Amino acid sequence: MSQPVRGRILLSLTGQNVDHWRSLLAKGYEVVTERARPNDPSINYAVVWKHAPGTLSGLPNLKLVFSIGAGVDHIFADPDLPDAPILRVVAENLTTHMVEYVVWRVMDHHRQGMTYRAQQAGKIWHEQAQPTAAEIAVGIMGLGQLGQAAAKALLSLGFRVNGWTRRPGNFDGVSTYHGEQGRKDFLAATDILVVLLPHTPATEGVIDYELLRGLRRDNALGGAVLINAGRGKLQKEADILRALDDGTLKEASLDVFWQEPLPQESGLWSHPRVFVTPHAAASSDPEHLAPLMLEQIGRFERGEELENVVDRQAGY
Ligand code: NDP
Ligand code: OXD
Repeated sequence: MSQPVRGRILLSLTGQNVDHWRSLLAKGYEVVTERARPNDPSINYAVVWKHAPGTLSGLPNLKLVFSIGAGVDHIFADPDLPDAPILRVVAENLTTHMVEYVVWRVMDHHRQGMTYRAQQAGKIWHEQAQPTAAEIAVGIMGLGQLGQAAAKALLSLGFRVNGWTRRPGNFDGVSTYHGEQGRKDFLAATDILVVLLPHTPATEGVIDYELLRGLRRDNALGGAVLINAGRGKLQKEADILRALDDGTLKEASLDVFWQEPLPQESGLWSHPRVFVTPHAAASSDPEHLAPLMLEQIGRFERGEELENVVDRQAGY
């Protein structure tokens, strides 16, 4: 027996499997991909990823807007947003994927994967000096849901961990720094920089040459390393290339880029000390995320407090 329709969800997803999302969300809700008319009163909820600006405006009964990702910069890119609460993804499945990515990239740089891959290509048998994790400090910019989980995993491997946040915070085993004041000290104590910040007006372009110059280069790894899995618009890519070429930076792993897909002509593709992945660190899995969205809709309909609501003022 089919369930009675309780409301209508507008699905506006770019580059995603819309039919799969539709089938997962259509549990008591009618899911549409377009409004019936400009001020369609039947739409109650919206589930979006990189929607076209204006898609959400003028809907008189829109109650909640869901991002299918942890980041919401794609929503704030729309200058014509309604007042409805915006909810983002916080999910164990996504967090696990990000922790795996961070541990993978930190361990690969730590165990000198780039050097050994180059040696293998040249059939060179030469053992490199290997520091232990305890000799290396990993600094995480952004100690939110993902940054905290990554910090925990790195601590369990024996790394020293620093964290940088907007507001002061305390996290077990992590040396914390915050704000502009704390950033310099944070960088000076960091050998491997992991970026897990959201893209907001305050963080755009934060990874520039000056920031990279602030990292500790005289370290057991023989240089500073950058890993960015936050957002591409946090980084100035020409500055990263400059820093790699003049020795400011030893190596980089980049999952996100200013323009995605990364343009063919980008020097990052072929740089021997850059590891590129196609925004694949922690993809949103509809099977895990759709039930969480339906749960929040249920909370809303029962008048309960919503979870994972975005702070519009802060932009994340
Ligand atoms: P959270 O909102 O939980 O955490 C954000 C963290 O960034 C907080 O610690 C926050 O500080 C800090 N922060 C924000 N603005 C500033 C600032 N101006 N100065 C210093 N610190 C700042 O986000 P998540 O951990 O869930 O996700 C982080 C980002 O990861 C997402 O926004 C998204 O862009 C990216 N992401 C990338 C994926 C990928 O596949 N590459 C997958 C999923 C997410 P405070 O603690 O003080 O609030
Ligand atoms: C996200 C992402 O924000 O996949 O979740 O980038």
